[in-house]
Amino acid sequence: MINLILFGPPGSGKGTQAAKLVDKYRLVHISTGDLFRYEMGNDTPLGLEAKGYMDKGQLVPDSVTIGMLKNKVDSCPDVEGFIFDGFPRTIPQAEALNELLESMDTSVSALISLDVHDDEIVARLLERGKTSGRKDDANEEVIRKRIEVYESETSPVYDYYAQSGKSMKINGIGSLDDIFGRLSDAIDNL
Ligand code: B4P
Repeated sequence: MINLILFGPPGSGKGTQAAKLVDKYRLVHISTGDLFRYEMGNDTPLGLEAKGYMDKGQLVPDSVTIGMLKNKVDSCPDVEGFIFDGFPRTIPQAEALNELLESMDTSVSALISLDVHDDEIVARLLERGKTSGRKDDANEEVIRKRIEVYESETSPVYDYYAQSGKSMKINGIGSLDDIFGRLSDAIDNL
């Protein structure tokens, strides 16, 4: 199995590139952000809980996120691998993912981080906010909060996987095809 973690700050293009990568590598794409938005759209108890955090640019608690991720992975038997997009975002999430994959006799193949500077992130998300209806894209203060949360809670996950030589950085600035080419080269070299 190939199990990739697509990593990077909010708006770095994880979701955009994951959609292209699943076609090429036939992996199952799991986006915790999309799963939460689906639950929110259906007004489920999980969605209502997540909404309170997401709208403010905060992370949804690990206890909720890890359970949801496990359920999703369990619902996909006999696959060639996964692209985890937006998960793990904390060290406890990374530890839970390792345990889960170990129980399936597999492991994380690589963490690939899309490197994008803050001003570009803010510009991209404000642009998306004009049409997405996402409250977390609607104002700069919330976007800056998301970047701050990324720096403090999520970026240590890069170092966590770097300890076993699995983390790598890709330039996330450029055309969608250029970035896709860089990602494909990195995956083909694994
Ligand atoms: P996510 O849904 O994961 O989304 P994201 O970080 O906003 O975006 P992504 O990097 O996927 O960017 P995209 O491709 O869409 O998270 C949202 C929230 O959910 C979090 O803040 C948190 O509250 C919660 N959550 C999710 N997972 C969690 C977890 N594990 N634990 C706790 N909480 C969790 O690209 C963004 C925009 O840029 C798009 O408009 C795109 O068109 C544009 N773009 C992409 N590539 C571009 C390029 N090369 N040039 C120009 N524009 C580009």
